[in-house]
Amino acid sequence: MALLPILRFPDPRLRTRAAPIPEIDNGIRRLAGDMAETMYEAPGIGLAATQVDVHKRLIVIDISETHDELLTLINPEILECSAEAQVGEEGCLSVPGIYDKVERAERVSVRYLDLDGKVCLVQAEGLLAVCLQHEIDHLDGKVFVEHLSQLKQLRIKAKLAKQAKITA
Ligand code: K1U
Ligand code: ZN
Repeated sequence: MALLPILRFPDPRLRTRAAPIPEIDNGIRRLAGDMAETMYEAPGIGLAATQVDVHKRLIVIDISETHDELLTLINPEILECSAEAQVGEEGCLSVPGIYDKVERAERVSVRYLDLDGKVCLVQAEGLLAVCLQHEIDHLDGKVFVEHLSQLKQLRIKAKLAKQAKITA
């Protein structure tokens, strides 16, 4: 297993739309394991392959406090979104230190393949639903700050540029 470097907003590679995975081979299994290790170490509750500069449709999620409810989703697709919305505070490992409120669907149904290639369905609400929408956005090249106003996005970019200068 290996820890993978995470791209930071506004890196243009975060805007890449990820391609479907046609076959689940050992390379995909290794990537999924490395992504899980990277997510737990960060720490975070989700990670999309896009964030580690691999443009394939693969995400890992574990919202448990005990780190024993890992979900690995290959080619996830949102089948249904509830009309009811929720507004929750989001963070992102690609936008360190920035948290803000985003409106999302309260419930989603997501179809995906697991690591054995089995078709699975997850019906999620609350934080899991938020996390699924956030990670699938990454696969579509969208970072959560793009749900915020232009002014907020400019302020976030300025703050991150300042942080990068300090740590350089
Ligand atoms: O996609 C990512 O960058 C991961 C992100 C997922 C996420 C968080 C909150 C709402 C929606 C999606 C994170 O994990 S940010 C870190 C975080 O939220 C967290 C870290 C440790 C413990 C609990 C939460
Ligand atoms: Zn994120």
